[in-house]
Amino acid sequence: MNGGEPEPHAAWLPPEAFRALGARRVLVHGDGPLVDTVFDEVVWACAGHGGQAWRTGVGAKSGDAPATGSPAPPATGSGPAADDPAVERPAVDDPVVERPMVGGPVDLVLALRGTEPVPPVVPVDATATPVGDDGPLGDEGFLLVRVDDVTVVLADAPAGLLYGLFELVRLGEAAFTGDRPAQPHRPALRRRMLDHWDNVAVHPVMGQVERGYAGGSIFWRDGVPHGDRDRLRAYGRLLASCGINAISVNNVNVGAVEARLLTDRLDDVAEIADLLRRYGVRVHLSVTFAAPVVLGGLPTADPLDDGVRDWWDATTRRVYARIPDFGGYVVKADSEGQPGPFTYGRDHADGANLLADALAPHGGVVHWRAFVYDHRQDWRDRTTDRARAAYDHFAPLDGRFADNVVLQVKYGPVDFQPREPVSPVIAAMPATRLAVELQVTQEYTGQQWHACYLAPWWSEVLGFRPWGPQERTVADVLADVPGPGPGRGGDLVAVSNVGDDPFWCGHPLAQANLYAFGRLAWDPGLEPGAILDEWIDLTFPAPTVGDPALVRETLHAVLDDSWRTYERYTAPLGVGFMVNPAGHYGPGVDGYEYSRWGTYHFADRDGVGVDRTRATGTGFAGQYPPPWSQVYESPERCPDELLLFFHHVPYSHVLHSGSTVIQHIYDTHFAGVQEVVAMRDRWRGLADVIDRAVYDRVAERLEEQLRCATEWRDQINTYFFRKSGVPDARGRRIH
Ligand code: GCW
Repeated sequence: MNGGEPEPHAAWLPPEAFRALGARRVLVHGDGPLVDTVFDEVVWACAGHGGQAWRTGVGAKSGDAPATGSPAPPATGSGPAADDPAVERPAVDDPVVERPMVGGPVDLVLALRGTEPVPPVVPVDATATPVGDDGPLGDEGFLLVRVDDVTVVLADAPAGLLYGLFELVRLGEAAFTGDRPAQPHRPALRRRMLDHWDNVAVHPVMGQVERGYAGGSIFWRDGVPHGDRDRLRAYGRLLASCGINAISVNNVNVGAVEARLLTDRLDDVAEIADLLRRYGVRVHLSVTFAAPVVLGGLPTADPLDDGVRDWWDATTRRVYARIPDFGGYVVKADSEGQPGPFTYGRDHADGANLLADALAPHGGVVHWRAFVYDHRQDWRDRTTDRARAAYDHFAPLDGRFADNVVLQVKYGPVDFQPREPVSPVIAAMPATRLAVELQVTQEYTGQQWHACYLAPWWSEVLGFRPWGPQERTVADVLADVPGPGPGRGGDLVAVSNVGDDPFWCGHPLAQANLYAFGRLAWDPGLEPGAILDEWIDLTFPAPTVGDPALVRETLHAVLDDSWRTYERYTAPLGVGFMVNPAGHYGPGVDGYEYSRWGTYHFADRDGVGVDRTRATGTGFAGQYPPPWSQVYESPERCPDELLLFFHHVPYSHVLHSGSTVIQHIYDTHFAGVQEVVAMRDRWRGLADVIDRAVYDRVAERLEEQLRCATEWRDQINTYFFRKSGVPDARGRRIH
């Protein structure tokens, strides 16, 4: 039961998505808790769709009792619940199982390779290493093959079977037809992590979830654990199914109550870890750098103080005694008021290494955020540039970070804007392990009221080549693909968009962003459109909707270009930050212009944009290696979409597109609103075709998106018309 909460939407794992798998005769072979999870999933799927499940290879025993007619799905209707007393684990727990190994026909085998003997039903050909394969499957990889009418998933470690299972779910019937040559699957990135900015106690300004747009937190409510264990279990399952394997459970702005999760509230963290572990998700914690003072009663948190080191060592030992597979710490230090090593005259390598040393004996990592800048800037001061800050702080420290420090860098140099250049820090730290941080929560991209599919944007970021067209991409750097530049590998991290809203994300279509994040972290080369197809097939299985082709076309029409549509009706040409400062939703063209936050557009009667050149501006363009340092330096070569990020230009400046800056502003803002009208109209075509609750929620949000986009258009166009005095060449209405 789920404590009286409304049933959450099944997201991309409705029971129907398991039909192909659940209609088969399935053998699961291997031991260990994650294999139990796989088996529970199979049993549940078979119970729903008429298949049969067997289990072998458990400990010294081997059993083959079929598990047909197994129990109904658990209360959430969205997957098995192992510790739910209603779910028996058939046969595997029987003390003695005398029956022979499964020898009869099966359609699917999920087997751990090291567990002998391999069941005879696995075709011999299926165990051969594929030609041209380049190495072991690792902790999370799997081999998928189909020969002699048997589909086989082989893995060397239990997590591989879990990911293999969800690959089969994605494939549906296609997993059980024809032959399939052996294909290894491995995640490109070792850690695929979601950060929750969830507060334990409700923050007076930021609420239960900082920048959360999906109700409250699924972890915490008003100072205590939320208590909906079914919801957390279902969450773990959603995460695993798209490949996410790590999570942090509290905000990087760590308040007084949240700080105590590290010590006397550790049990609350352990409870989450216990639930997510069965889906291969490790729990991390955001900690305050001042913890030795605020929790330990020490007079200092100086990273070079012996007492401070001892405190972190002892505290971390206690964490691991309670949560043996604890992932590590996430730290926002010396940033936006959070404490850090600067207080003691130390630098960020000193600070990060202090925590890294405490975590190292236990195999943990510290994610140390590079989001460090002066948030008390004087707007009159044109020499300070917030975009420069992360590089200026961190590039000189390259080589000084311990092995288990992961420097977590926002994808852009400023702050999660819908358009920014890729952060130059990524190319500047060859001797440092990096994580690139994305924002799934739509703080600056419509707050889950606007449909804005972000995978195309993330794909651009991950595919960016910091050293030029022949060299490695950002994703290659994180995946540790050999080549010049950084060679340490890294993580992909994102700020979660999930809350206790029945649709998980407020906007049902925002679920696609969460799904796409996990998939891109697993394989950054996946096409955003193909990921969307996967998500559509799983979320709206053909037998459950009136007109599957129409559903697919409509979702593509609404989502494919939605990020660019959002860009068109908001801040132009990469200038960023024209959001309303009160909450970052809707337009506020000058909202940040005379503020302390370092985010200005400098529009005057002649032109707009920030001069970040070496020649005449802040010099930020020089933080890139060539060719980008030269491309960005030049207003002629700079890509249109970043022009105002790097240059202050007259309104009459002609873009590569052939349009002037001012006409581009007018045209894109009129076009953006037209596109939202089209999105809304397309959606209406699904009124009687999909689940009514989903339809209504999206329809309601598209109306709001249209209202808000119109406001953006009119404020931006009016603002620039009044500043420049240049009329719209097409004579449209500007106020
Ligand atoms: O974009 C800003 C947000 C802050 C956030 C900060 C950060 C958690 O407005 O709410 O604080 O980024 O990334 O630390």
